[in-house]
Amino acid sequence: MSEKRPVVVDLRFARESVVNALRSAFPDRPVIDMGDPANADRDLSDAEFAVVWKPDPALFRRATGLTAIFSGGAGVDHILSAYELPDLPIIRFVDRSLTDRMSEWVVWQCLHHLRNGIAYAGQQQARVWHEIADQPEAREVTVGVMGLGVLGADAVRKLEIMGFDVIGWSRRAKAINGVVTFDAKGLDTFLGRTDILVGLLPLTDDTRGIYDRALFSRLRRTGPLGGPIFLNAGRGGSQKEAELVECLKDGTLKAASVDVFEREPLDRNSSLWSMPNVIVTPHAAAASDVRALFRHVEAQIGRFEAGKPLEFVVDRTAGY
Ligand code: NDP
Ligand code: OXD
Repeated sequence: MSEKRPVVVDLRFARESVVNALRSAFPDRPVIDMGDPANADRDLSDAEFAVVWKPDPALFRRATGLTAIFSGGAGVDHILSAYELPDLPIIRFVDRSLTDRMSEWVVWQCLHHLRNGIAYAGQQQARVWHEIADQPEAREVTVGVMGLGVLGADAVRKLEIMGFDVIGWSRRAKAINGVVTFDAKGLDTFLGRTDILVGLLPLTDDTRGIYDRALFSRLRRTGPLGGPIFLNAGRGGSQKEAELVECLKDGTLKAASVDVFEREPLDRNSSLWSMPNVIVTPHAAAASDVRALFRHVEAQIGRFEAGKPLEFVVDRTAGY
């Protein structure tokens, strides 16, 4: 019998992936898998750590002996905004594969808009052979990344490799080699230089609804793409969706790629599905790999037990 106290796992991920990943995770520690109906009424008071993604709200009332809470994703708004939480460290998921996936999505979408992907897809449907004239180069296009954390910083680097002119904005000043960055006070200047705006912000009280008509109207209108383009892969709660739709209709925005929505799944009646200048992906920019998640949790528990500080701990005051 292990002397270690259990990890309780409550992840609303694909069931099979959790079950498979749990087979090899936490070899020296009991696991309580809340997806297993046999654990529905189990006493959770002995659990020491929780790994959660949108967990059952009762979990934190039942698991009264927790030492730390691990988020199943990089974002923590799913926990912070939805539950009365015990005063414990909350640890974000930070992982190379998740970061790579997000940068792939950002670079993919920026290239798609740069290279007239929407127009060419339409032409292919109509069997039209027509080369669109005046193809700008990446270096002529300024991509402005909002949020220069783990994901934003990696995306900036990879966009630069593709040749884009990249600038960034974050709450506090940042120094990133070769990239012009702006802090909270520099928002106006940042927006006025941006042709493609990339949203990689966490959802907090300060960022809720930040992407609205007023913000879109401040983007550069004279750039080589013929109008500003908006990408959001942070959180849908940061965009005012009705205003986004209106701005896409009246030309304030030329186009958008949206991975996250105010309500998910996106309502079948949302105009975003069928707008010709919009690309929708279903919160799929950077899925958490559950095996990598458990490796990260195991590593952090190891640090904790060795008396080392936990990494990637959420600042509960800032909300991310
Ligand atoms: P980090 O915490 O590492 O970075 C957050 C960045 O946002 C920081 O640069 C921070 O500024 C900045 N920021 C926060 N609040 C503000 C504000 N009010 N004004 C200006 N800048 C602000 O997060 P990650 O990069 O790891 O992840 C970002 C978000 O991406 C997650 O919170 C999650 O919501 C989303 N996400 C989406 C996924 C998807 O599949 N669509 C997958 C994974 C994550 P500072 O540097 O000054 O602290
Ligand atoms: C995350 C996400 O926060 O997938 O990791 O949205």
